[in-house]
Amino acid sequence: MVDVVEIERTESRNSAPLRKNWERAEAEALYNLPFADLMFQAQGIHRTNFNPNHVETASLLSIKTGGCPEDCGYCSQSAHYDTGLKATRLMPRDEVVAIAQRAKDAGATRFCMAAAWRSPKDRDLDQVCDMVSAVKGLGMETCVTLGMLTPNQAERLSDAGLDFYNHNVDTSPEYYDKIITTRTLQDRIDTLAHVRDVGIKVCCGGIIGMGEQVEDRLGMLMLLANLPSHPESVPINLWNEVKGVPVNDTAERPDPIALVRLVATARIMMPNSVVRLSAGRQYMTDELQAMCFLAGANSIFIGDVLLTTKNPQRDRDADLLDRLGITSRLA
Ligand code: SAM
Ligand code: DTB
Ligand code: SF4
Repeated sequence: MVDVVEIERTESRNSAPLRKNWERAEAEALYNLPFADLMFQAQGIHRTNFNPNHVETASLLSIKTGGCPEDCGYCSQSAHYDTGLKATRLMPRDEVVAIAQRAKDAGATRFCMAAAWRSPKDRDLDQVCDMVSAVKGLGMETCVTLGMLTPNQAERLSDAGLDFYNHNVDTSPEYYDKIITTRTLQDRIDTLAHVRDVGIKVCCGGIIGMGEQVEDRLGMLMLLANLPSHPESVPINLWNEVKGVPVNDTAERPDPIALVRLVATARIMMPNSVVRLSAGRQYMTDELQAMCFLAGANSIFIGDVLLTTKNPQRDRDADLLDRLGITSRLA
């Protein structure tokens, strides 16, 4: 009784080969087009590849919170900073499955389980594999994000039936060292390759609003669009404020129009990828979210909390999608 709804793609899905050789000048030229021209191009590509009136609804759960040995400068869960967050142990499987069922009842089609690890221990991975199989049994798409993986760990997750692995590049290659020092961008790219090699779909994106420049945001899109295969899902997170982390010293909320331009550019550069308007929707007006959907965003996280920070209430999301005539499982 699997009733997973894959995001609606159009019949006329463009079968042109996907470009993986984007040059900086091309990305900049797209991003800087007159707004109407950029939106027209992004919307055309969106319509060719997807039902423009549908968004995917995913739900997140932190199955192991806090105490993380990594030093990601934006994150509430890093043990390097005093963020006031209480660390927890790995949640029992049955509790996870009960929460997944509630998320499904509330309209989520994908369930993403996140753990604050540098990389999973083999014993922990056994338990996560068990959770993946059980959540899949509810008829939901599954996603996990557990940090770095070895090829063997990726294989085990694949055997458990995992659909997606989330592992973000987070920012541009140039800005990366200002945000994270405990693992390299190459470490992340290696994990993405292990995931890809065993046939798990890739969810990979990053964060804006950490003090990076527009060039860094475009550098991040180029990094994603020039991977050996485009990620099937591209989450674009707006930094959700967290007290006590270094990013507070540089953070700047992006101009809303700059966010829309970035979403449109992502849509054009990765035409077949689902672009998720991820963290930071709590700061966005309805109008801004509507513009992002027009620009090609076609996935959101639903539920009042993401992992440790806030997300819009389900009723607000349902009302917004309804007013826009956008279909989803929230209706
Ligand atoms: N520990 C795992 C890892 O980093 O691979 C998985 C969990 S981690 C929370 C997943 C992603 O969430 C990060 O890579 C980052 O892009 C995003 N993220 C974390 N904290 C955030 C925040 N405060 N605002 C926006 N995005 C955030
Ligand atoms: C992603 O790119 N965004 C999600 C998911 N992948 C795991 C996480 C957002 C976390 C926001 C900060 C928090 O709630 O702690
Ligand atoms: Fe740990 Fe992931 Fe947070 Fe980095 S983003 S500190 S790896 S939980």
